[in-house]
Amino acid sequence: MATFRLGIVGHSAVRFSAGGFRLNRPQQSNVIRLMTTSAGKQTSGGTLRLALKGMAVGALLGTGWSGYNYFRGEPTDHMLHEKTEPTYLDRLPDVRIMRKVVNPKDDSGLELVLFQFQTCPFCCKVRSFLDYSGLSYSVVEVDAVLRQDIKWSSTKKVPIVLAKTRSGKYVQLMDSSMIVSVLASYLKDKSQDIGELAKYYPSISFVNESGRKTSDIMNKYFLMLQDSKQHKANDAQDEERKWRSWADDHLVHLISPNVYRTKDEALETFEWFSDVGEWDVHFPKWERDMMVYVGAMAMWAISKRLKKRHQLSDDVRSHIYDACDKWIAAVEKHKTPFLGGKVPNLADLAVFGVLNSMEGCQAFKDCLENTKIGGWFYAMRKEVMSNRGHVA
Ligand SMILES: N[C@@H](CCC(=O)N[C@@H](CS)C(=O)NCC(=O)O)C(=O)O
Repeated sequence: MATFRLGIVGHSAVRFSAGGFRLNRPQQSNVIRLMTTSAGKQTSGGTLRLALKGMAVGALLGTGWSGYNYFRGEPTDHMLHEKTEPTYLDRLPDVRIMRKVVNPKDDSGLELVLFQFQTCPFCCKVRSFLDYSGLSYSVVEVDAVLRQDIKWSSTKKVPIVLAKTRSGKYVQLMDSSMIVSVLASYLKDKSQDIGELAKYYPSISFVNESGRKTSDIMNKYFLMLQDSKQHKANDAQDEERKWRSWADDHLVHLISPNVYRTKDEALETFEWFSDVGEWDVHFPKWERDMMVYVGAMAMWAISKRLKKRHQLSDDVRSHIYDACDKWIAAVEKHKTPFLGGKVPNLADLAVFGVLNSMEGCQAFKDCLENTKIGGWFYAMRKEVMSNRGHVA
């Protein structure tokens, strides 16, 4: 039986089959929480290799311990943690590069290809980071239905970044927060090989509370820094991690129920996706129309289930307004334009990226009218866009 997976905006994928559609469970927020609180707080010292190994081992031990506590009382044979290191490709897969963002000032030495859906919040998060960091990169817009351009990959999710390593191979970076942490670590010390850095972010499998085997990257909110001078003060680091994780575990789950709240809003949202993703340029008309109409109706239906899963009331707007208020209150506490101070940090970029994914939707317009998010959001947009290269 043919099964098509329609991955649209992050929080879920829709699977069409003769039996109807069903949701892929998103990552389990509990588990993410235990990971982010457990990963090591080691600082650097000694050689790079030793420092990085120390951090990775610390993160694994910390996570193992938290995992033990988390699963205590559950059958212990479910606690097996399998570690998967990143995949390396000898050459770039044969894919259609749809555009390049070229920044002549980029002296990072990086060669990056981003596989994405234009309006997926996780992809928007990665792009915000790449653009703010002034990096050049190529973009492959993945067909959300057939996903031919990521057939070469073991993951069916985007974003994926392929980064050229010193050996000439390409390392596959998966998971938006891991991608940001690997690249941010590299940018702080460009003497490191991106291929080696990626090894410190292995994916660990575990069985979640529903008994389903899943995996996650333990230390994805941690930067691997050799020089202890590069570490921010502990409080600032903790706060940055806390809000990065909040963007992934909480904020992102508010997007679908809001942007697909009614059939009309769902359709309007998908028309906007089509415009910004240039679906009419990249895909045949039948495929674009299918993505818009089928996608909108499916996501409208699914968003109701997501609302239940994330225990949101029918007044879904109130939840996103609360989230915007909470974020702005955290920023305002600093009495600076951004959570990071005068310049954005990775949490600013993460929250901006997630909100940016719904910029063309009624839900975002309502947030602008009913919360104070606008001032910060447009200041962020200016920062990101002014560092961004040009589209070639
Ligand atoms: N934790 C991942 C989540 C990525 C994710 O869920 N991506 C969505 C698109 S926005 C996807 O590809 N879904 C398809 C699927 O789950 O099959 C990340 O941060 O990158």
